[in-house]
Amino acid sequence: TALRVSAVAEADKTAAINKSGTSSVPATTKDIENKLRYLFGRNEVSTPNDAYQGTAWSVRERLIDAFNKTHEHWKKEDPKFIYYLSAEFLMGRSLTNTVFNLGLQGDYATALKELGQKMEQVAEAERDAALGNGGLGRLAACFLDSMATLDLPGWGYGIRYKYGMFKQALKDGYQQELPDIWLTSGNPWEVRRDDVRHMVGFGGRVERRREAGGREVAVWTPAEQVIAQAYDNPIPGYSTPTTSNLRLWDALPLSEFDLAAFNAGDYDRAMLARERAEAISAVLYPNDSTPEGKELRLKQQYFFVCASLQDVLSRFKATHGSARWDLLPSKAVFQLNDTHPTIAVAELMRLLVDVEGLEWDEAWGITTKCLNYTNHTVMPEALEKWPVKVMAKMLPRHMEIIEVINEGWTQWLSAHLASELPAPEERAKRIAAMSIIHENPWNKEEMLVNMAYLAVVGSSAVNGVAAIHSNIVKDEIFNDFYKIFPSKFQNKTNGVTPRRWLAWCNPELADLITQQLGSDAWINDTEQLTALRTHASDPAFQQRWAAVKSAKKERLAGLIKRVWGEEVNTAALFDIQIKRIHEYKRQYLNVLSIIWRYKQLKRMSPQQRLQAVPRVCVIGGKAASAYDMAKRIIRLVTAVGSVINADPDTRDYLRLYFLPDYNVSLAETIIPAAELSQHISTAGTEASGTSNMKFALNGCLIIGTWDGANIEIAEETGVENVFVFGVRAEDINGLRKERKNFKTDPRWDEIMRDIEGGMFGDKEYFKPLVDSVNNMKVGNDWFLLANDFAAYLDAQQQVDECYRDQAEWLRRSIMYTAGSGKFSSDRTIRQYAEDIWHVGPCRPPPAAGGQQ
Ligand code: T68
Repeated sequence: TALRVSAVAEADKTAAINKSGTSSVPATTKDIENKLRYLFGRNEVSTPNDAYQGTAWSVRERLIDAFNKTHEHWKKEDPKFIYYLSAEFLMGRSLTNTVFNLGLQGDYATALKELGQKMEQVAEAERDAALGNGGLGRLAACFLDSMATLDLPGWGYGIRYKYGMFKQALKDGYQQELPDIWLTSGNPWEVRRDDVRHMVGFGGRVERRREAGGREVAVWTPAEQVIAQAYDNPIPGYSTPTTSNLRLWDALPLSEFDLAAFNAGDYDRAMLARERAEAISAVLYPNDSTPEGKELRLKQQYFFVCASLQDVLSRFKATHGSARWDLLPSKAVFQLNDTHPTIAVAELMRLLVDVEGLEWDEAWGITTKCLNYTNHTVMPEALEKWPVKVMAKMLPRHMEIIEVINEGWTQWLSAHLASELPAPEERAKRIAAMSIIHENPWNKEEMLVNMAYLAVVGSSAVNGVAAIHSNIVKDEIFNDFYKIFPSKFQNKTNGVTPRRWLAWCNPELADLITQQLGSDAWINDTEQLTALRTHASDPAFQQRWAAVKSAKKERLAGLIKRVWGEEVNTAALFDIQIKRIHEYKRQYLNVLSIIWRYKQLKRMSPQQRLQAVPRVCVIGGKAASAYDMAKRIIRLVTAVGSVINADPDTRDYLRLYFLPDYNVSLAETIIPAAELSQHISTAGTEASGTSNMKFALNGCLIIGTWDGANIEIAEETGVENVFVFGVRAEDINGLRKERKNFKTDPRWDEIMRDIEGGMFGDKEYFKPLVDSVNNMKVGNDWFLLANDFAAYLDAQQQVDECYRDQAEWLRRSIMYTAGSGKFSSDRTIRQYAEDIWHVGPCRPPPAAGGQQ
């Protein structure tokens, strides 16, 4: 099964000699041309985009063959299935990943060469599928790759947004949002399933009817119905015939349009139902970490959950009939990716009780066995709560069901707490604090449904995404629940797929590792990377390691040149911070330290400057459209950049660039080139972080706080190899209380005066930024930038010292890759499969004549 790791030159040699010894390249070339000819009416492959379309539609057929074989096998074997429910899947591009995962790179690289094209450029013609905001959505995508690679029967279920994450442009240094029109030239990676459609209802009323046997049933008559149309996106595993599926739902109107209204001349009304239906799957909400309290958002959530559950249940019935619902937990397990799909608790109850006629208690037993919930954030304002009024109007039957669940739950609690809290008032207080439905603390008139509590009560397992985060989940946010159900709570430290995030995005480094380890088996078993530790100090190996990094830095420098028109010194330290812009992630703190560095350089004599370590700083990330402070931070980055980059005294030593439209593909270019990456959230706020793992895998050193997965990365890499600074999570509350007495560093005060005084222009616009971290008496600087500032500057000093000693820097760089074995999503998925899902592999037989 040893598949080759990229390198076009390598691929050329072995190109496409199939098992019978004949080359399949001519057939592949022909196929690419034919696809272009008959699908697009073009006779010649003349641009990378032509080549992309021809190649993608050609690869698609191989993918669908693998997909069909896998699903035939799974249908026959009927194994227990994992359903990963997620409002977001941040897939990025598919061509390279598909070609490499299927082991077809030899064929296609050579065929494209014959057509006068380069695989790498052709791949760049593809638009990212950006159906997600950030970490949570990308995690879901990595999980699909790992599930398929591990032969685990499992599907993702989500929404086929017509417009994904907005495109970010800069206008005079300010963020501008443009729609992400990703589907216009078609999508070769999906298959519309005209035979898979489900009805989804909203609003209306609920009536009671008595059935023949005397049983009372609830009958929900929705006011509005839409069709959920399935699109399947095959997910190829690596080095296995398994190709699984991401099923995404598109919302369609029940009827094409209202002909009667049209005939009566009311064109607007004729189109209304269509518009209302299509709106549901039209746009991804661009917020990460804050819930969007809009009705349409709840509609999206229910839409995809309802369609997905009906889909699973109808397949279950087709195989097991409708009398054996007790078997459902042994055949299906659902993972709720954050609270966004939590309405599944009520929907599964509705389907089992109202539609299938089960008794409430039996249905509840099945529901709680089938569902599990992953939490991704500790920030209280980020936990989703829906007003009862909104829920009751849009989902009247679900609101009733949630009320009944909550009644049962609070009654059970009351009995359970009787001995621990004998005083009725005490007990009532605790029950109120754990109630799924509770008052809005800011508006006593309003009642809310706490979706996280619904998920905790309705699930078998609840997990956090890094060790420290899972502890906060247990000890703080769900502590009352943890005390009652300690075994429900687990940790599953995140991981990333080593295919996309090392092997395919950094083939040069992958080849070097493969040569050093003597095999490419590490791609499926990243623990083997630890063997690199013994070579970390070997000067010859270090030189080859450094050469790869240099090549990647050149590539990034080329990108900076294209965006900003400026050359950068590729011998400088490449210092990167890429992630969503958020106050808790503290890009602002990074900028402040860059300003300090600039001021120091300015004060030096030209001779002194010669001793300085040159740096190229890159910051990238999108701000949610309504997140004003985050947008100001972006403007500060661009404003500081334009001052620094234009200063002839310092421009050889320091640069700052904001790279617009950060997305998966940009990450694939930036991460391999990074030497230092910044993960500097206030301790206790970043649940895990996953880019930290990608950087580490690519031999990039980390400057970071004791937060999220940074901690585990430091443990694996050696804490002494990481630039750790700042306050610890357990001290945060105390420090917040002590704000009044906190004395800021004089360097901090100086920089604040500079920004306020207009050193970077836009004084008025930056004022709220300055204020947000000063005036601590009124509780500002919530994320404690001022507290960590001095320690951060010290840590940056250590970075410079270390970079001066290139042998030490390279040793550390190798130690990061060597220590990344734990952070493969294969490990994470194995743990979910064993501890939560109880699902085992089910591998289809190898394709006849295929490589696998
Ligand atoms: C991220 N969360 C965590 N949320 O911030 C990050 N939120 O620490 C963690 O590594 C990652 O999840 C994976 O576990 C998010 O990315 C969102 O994107 C989001 C989207 C909609 C609503 C709320």
